[in-house]
Amino acid sequence: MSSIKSVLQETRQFPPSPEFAKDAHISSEEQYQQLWNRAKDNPAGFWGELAQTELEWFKPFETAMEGQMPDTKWFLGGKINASVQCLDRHLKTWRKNKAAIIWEGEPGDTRTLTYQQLHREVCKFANVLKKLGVQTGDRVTLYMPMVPELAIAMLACSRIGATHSIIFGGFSADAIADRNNDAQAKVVVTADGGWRRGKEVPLKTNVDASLPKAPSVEKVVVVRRTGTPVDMVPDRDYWWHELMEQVDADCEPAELDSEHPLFILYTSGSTGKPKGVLHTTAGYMLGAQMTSRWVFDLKDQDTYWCTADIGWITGHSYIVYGPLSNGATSLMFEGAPNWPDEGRFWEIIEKYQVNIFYTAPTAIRAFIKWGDQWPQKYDLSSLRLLGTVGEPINPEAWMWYHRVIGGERCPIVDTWWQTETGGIMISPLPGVQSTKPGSCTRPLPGVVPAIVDDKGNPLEANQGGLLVMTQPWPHMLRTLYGDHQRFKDTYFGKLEGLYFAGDGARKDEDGCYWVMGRVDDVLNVSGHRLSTMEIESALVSHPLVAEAAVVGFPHELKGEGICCFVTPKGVTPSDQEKKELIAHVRKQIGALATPDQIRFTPSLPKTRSGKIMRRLLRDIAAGKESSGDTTTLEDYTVLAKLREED
Ligand code: 6R9
Repeated sequence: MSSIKSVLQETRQFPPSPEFAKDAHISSEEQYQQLWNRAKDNPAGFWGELAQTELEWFKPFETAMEGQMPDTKWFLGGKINASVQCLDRHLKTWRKNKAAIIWEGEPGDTRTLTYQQLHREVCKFANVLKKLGVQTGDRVTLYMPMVPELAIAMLACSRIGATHSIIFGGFSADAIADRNNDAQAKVVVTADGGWRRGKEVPLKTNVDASLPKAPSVEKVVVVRRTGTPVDMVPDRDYWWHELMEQVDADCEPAELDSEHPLFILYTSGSTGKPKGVLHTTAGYMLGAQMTSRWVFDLKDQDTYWCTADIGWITGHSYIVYGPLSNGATSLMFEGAPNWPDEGRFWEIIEKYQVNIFYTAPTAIRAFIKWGDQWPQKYDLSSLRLLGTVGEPINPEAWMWYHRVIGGERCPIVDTWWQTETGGIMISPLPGVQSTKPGSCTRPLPGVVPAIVDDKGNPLEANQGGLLVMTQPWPHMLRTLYGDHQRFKDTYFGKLEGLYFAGDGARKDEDGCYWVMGRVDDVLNVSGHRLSTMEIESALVSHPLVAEAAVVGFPHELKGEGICCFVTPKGVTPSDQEKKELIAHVRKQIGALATPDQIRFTPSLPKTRSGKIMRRLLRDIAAGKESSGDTTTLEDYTVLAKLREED
């Protein structure tokens, strides 16, 4: 394991401007060091103090932290409610009539909900849920488009202590049934449909198809979004707007234990069965709130936009719970970046004067492919901070983001974290840290990572190894729903006493982390371990290349060969240009990284959350028919096309 090689050569550094640092929540290296050291030496003291001052309690907790990983409990004895943390607290302040959510639908319709208005809707829907028989501890599935009702439903669940399980709108009926069965969900909230690039996603129809296979579901609530007629089964299906007329707007929040389950979010594991990551109330809320403030430097005057879908953890923590607990204005957008044209995101930034923008590297690579003319048409001067999440960002994509979107003025926070970690773990603090293209830099206060070999021994600076956490943190997952043994095996079974994230990384001499990707994406070529991401970075730094995905395939001599799937910027390159690309990679990294195959493709197969489906590409590279689960494929035609070219 100690031979995981990191060959990315990147030395550029961008310090924060003095003006940015001056006003930032954490604004100096000394302050960061002090917080970080305090949290490392005394996690219970550090987090306990924050929980006391930053969370609103019905009843104060007795102990801040109890037990070691994997079974650490936080803030035991306390009584709390997440919806109070996001809403009621602000109603006592001038923020009562501040915009909590500014929403834009794909067709261009808009809605703004102030904290007061959002509170009212949440209380009403909480009463609706109660009326449908939902009790504290029940599970409620939300399978919805990106409309305000989704945030309302989440907060309504949390108000009465029901555990929400959000299923991303791109999942199929079978996937819904699996998740409903696993969670034994009692109610499903959905919509007639949602808009996606001008087409309608038939959400209700998918729910209907899932129900015969998911007998735990008793009631279905349907938001009218697209207006398309749907089947409504009497005594099972109800319209949201009709139910909302029958309830009042007062709903006392449930006084819940700190460790009360707030939500389940399913994520794919290495085996077929999805994992129901469970987060609990107080610890998760503290993490979402503090990390939002530290990393995005949220200020009251900011308009903040995270482009994720709420169906993923990024949307849970950084569209809803984190920004709202801080009293921020969170923009929510239903549509795609290239509908009706490739300027949509930039138009929204100009229209709402967005100050903080958080998106994914895969989106940035698409922007690069579409061309600078799109962002250049709009005024992006309101932006003051940019963020990325979801995968390692190639230094060249980082530089483009910095230059074309950030106007060389905005710090970029490259945030490393996972569904399981609940909130951001490793990221620049924008007022403190010199950023480095491709590095998520240093751990936040309260996060103590390490790079270890496969026996758990710490490695030296710049040696690639496994990324682990050595100390518990309040917002970590508590279990995999219904399978505590699998939780222990997956995250703590490999290395005694350490949380194993599944990623490979190295730490440089400044203490900055460079995540190389999932360890299963690390190639072993003639005994050399290489990160696929580094080869991808080399490819993407060539002017012909828009996007690249690199996978290994069985190779007679080398053990593993390198296969590169490349999306060119223009027309398919010639054989000569193909050779040039191979030479370019050799030049950038070295002969050990010479690609064995380059395959051009108009686009890459991705999950609906935008992650490249490397497992599928590995099967294609190996000439195998894929046997795995493809329910999350964004575009089946891409896969079909790649297979044809085999
Ligand atoms: C938040 C989220 C988690 C996996 C994680 C890692 C990759 C996320 C990253 C990153 C490099 C970053 N990842 N952020 N890799 N740099 N800034 O994406 O959660 O969907 O659970 O994915 O994503 O491989 O292990 P999730």
